[in-house]
Amino acid sequence: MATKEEIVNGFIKAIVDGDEAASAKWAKEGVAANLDAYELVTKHGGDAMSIVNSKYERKEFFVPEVLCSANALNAGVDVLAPHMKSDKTSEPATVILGVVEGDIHDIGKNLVKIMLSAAGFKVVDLGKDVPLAQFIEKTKELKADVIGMSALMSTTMPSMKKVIGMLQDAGIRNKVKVIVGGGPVTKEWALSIGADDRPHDASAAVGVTKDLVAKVRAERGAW
Ligand code: B12
Repeated sequence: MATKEEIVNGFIKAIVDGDEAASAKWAKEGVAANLDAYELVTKHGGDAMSIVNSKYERKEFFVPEVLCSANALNAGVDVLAPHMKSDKTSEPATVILGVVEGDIHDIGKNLVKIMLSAAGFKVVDLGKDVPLAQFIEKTKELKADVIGMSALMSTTMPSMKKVIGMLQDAGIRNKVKVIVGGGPVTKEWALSIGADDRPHDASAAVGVTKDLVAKVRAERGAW
């Protein structure tokens, strides 16, 4: 059987090479060797995407290569997702997730979905490039407890602030908690736009969401 080092290096190389089959193969090896599935995706998959990003910045890679790498990471995520452990919540609650309008980077959002679903939350995934009004419509329709928004670009981050403003205008800001995330989103910025929190990664989103659900239910009562 391959060593942990071989598996991690093989997984990283497969992603950088944009090789979906190899990524899935190393992910399976990781499962067989009992490696932590979440760590393999977020830490080592994240390392691989940092290498891809450096190559993109040095103009060794262009968008098609980056896309192949993203697809290779996703092929590994498909294998590893069922093995990611998440603390179960006793409180079934509805979380709406989406990548804001203009932004199609959805790998991080998909990881958040995997972790929250594994924890027992009902996750309604609006997908990527989500028109802002949809966050408000779905929140009302589903009487959601938490909205999670993702943005990976400085140009799309301001949409998160707009959604929070739209919740205020609709008179429902106090009925739902808002978490935000994505590479450029800092905690300071999140709090400055009126979001409730910015969990630093998909795993941290579980505990934060649990706490916010308890809080919003105590403050708001029934919808
Ligand atoms: C992969 C990638 C792509 C892929 C996306 C494929 C896909 N299905 O997602 C493709 C090729 C499509 C792409 C396109 C573009 N990209 Co791009 N891309 C990347 C890259 C290399 C990796 C992103 C990634 O997946 N990271 C891995 C995941 C796991 O990390 P993550 O998303 O940050 O998520 C973690 C946390 O942030 C958090 N999280 C994320 N969302 C949420 C949400 C909530 C609620 C919570 C709690 C937590 C949370 O949890 C996750 C797990 O821990 C980044 C560089 C980088 N280092 O980020 C550039 C990057 C984001 N892209 C960039 C750019 C400029 C573009 C393009 C404009 C390029 C072009 N010229 O066309 C287009 C834009 C397309 C669009 N309209 O959105 C820039 C953005 C610059 C900026 N700051 O504004 C970056 C930073 C590259 C760069 N250095 O210039 N890209």
